Amino acid sequence: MHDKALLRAYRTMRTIREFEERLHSEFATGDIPGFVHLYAGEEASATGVCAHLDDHRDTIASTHRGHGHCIAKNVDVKAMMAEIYGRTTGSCHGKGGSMHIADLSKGMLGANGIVGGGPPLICGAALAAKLRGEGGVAVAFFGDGGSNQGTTLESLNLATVWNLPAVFIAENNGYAEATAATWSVGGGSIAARAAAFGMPGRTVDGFDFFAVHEAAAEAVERARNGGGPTLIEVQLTRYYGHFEGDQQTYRAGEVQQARNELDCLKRFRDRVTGDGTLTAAQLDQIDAEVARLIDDAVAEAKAAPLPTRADLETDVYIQY
Ligand SMILES: Cc1ncc(C[n+]2csc(CCOP(=O)(O)OP(=O)(O)O)c2C)c(N)n1
Ligand SMILES: [Mg+2]
Repeated sequence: MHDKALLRAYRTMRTIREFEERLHSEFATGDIPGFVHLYAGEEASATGVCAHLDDHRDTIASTHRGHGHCIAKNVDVKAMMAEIYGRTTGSCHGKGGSMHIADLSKGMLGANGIVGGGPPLICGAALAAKLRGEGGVAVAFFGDGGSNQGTTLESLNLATVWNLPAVFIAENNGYAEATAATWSVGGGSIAARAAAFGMPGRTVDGFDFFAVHEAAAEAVERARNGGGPTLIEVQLTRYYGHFEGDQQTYRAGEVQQARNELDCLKRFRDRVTGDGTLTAAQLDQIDAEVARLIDDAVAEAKAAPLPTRADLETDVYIQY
């Protein structure tokens, strides 16, 4: 990868981390309405996949844990923060909140409160891309819990039957709420299910940006060139609870171990500074710029107006 692409990837991962760490502390103040599910720890997945996508041709569908996917697909960070605070300056004018951030201008079809809601959307988006004939690709992110939904399994089948330019990214963080994936995923491997639907499937280390980037490159290229869908199982850990407020009585110790030994940002930094590709100073500068951006995003969100009663009647019906 070129230095520019590496710096961009690091900035994206750092932005997601800072966004989520900051939301963790802000949520505790009680100023944020609704539910928030944090993506911290999983940054290499969204970043490694979306690095291959462009804004106009390519689309993604996300989950309830969607902030990282949105940031990696270039949705404006300040508009996202304002949306989470429920302000009119938000990406959906404050009407969606964390679980419904969408920006069609960036090919981000939406976070989604419905587990398994993304894969069917992606079949539609991939079919549209195929008919347009411009090489567009559609990517569905879903969790280990989402991988057991009928909607996901039907989508995997349809994607093969229609030979769609689709990529399915199963983010296996080990739990669906408090239910362990080792218990709930029949057969034990999400990636192995690909064979049943006649598509390539593989498992990658989700703490390793480069591993995700490489696996996604192959899948996206296959989709762009008419080779059909791929299923990739990305194995990772979420650093916070299922939602903010989760007491996490179902696990102990593993998060600290992941943070200390596996963290994707640390691993990225060690690798690119260790082989002399980038300097620590270049990365430190990005850290400082991102910290300022998130400070500004929070301050601007808090200062922005809330929707009024009159806003209740806008954005209800689409204008053709
Ligand atoms: C159709 C549906 N069923 C149940 C829920 C409640 N729910 C919200 S998140 C979640 C767990 C999802 O786990 P997973 O897909 O592994 O994603 P993760 O939270 O680990 O990112 C459940 C059961 C829901 N939102 N939608
Ligand atoms: Mg999960």
